[in-house]
Amino acid sequence: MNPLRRALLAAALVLPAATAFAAPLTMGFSQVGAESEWRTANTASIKAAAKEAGITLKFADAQQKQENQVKALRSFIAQKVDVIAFSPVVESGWDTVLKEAKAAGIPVILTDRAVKVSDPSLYVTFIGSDFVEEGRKAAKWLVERAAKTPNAALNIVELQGTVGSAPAIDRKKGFEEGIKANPKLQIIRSQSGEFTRAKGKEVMESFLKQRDKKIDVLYAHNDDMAIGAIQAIEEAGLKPGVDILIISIDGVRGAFEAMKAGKLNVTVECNPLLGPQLMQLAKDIVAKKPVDKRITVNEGVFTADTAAKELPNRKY
Ligand code: GYE
Repeated sequence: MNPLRRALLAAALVLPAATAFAAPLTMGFSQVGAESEWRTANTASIKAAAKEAGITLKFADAQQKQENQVKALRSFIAQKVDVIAFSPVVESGWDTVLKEAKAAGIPVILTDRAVKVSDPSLYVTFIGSDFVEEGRKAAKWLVERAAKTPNAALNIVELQGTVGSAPAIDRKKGFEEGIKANPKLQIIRSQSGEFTRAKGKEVMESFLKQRDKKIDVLYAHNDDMAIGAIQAIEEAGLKPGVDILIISIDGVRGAFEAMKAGKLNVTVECNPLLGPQLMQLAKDIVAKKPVDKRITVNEGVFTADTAAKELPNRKY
């Protein structure tokens, strides 16, 4: 065998073995909690994608508490993970811990929710939905619907997400911006239902008890709160989706079932299946490849009249 051929053969034998034995990349991931169907699907996507990508995942559930997330991030830093990813429960208060990660040379990826920091170099990239746009889409549906009864004033109640969280702040902002087009659309009450079914139901019950004004529309920042509120509306002897129009966000299976039953009018899609993109990003960042600072997700709007047809295609 000529020397060149021998050298090539040797390289072919050695190279794959060297790659196979390279230490797997380790990611520390701090999740918000398990507050909604969206979140459960998001966690499942991240865990499955890490396995698929051969990434060792250290997963911590913060139970909707920022202090738990800060603790988890500090423990990932102490363990010297290759990359940290997290979905910040609220927007503010991250500067100190993110500076610690930066000082340790560990890149940080924000997933799903954004942060407000003094220095944008404290994270490498943010992958997630455009929540303001989701709020605008929700408003657009209502403005179009209201145009069918031009002179009727519609009283809206709003169930906000977790106080101080990016989706609660932005979905409120986008919706308010969108309904300005029609002065007959007024938000008469607005309170947090913490993104959960139980709290959504409880707050809706209290809205319904205040009998000073008729409620025509419910805008819920996620499907779970809308589903909780649907129960409250039924228990109050009213027909959800008919007596009170209901708009929500996420597009989870439960929302499609509610739409199929005629109890929810519309859901704006927010895709939780971020796992595969997140793992690819982690690999690129560790390999020092350039990545975009902001990565958005493409999403649609689904109404009750197409729910039955769409339900079998839903992946979460
Ligand atoms: O809409 C809600 C969840 O941050 C986009 O958090 C996420 C939101 C989602 O609890 O259901």
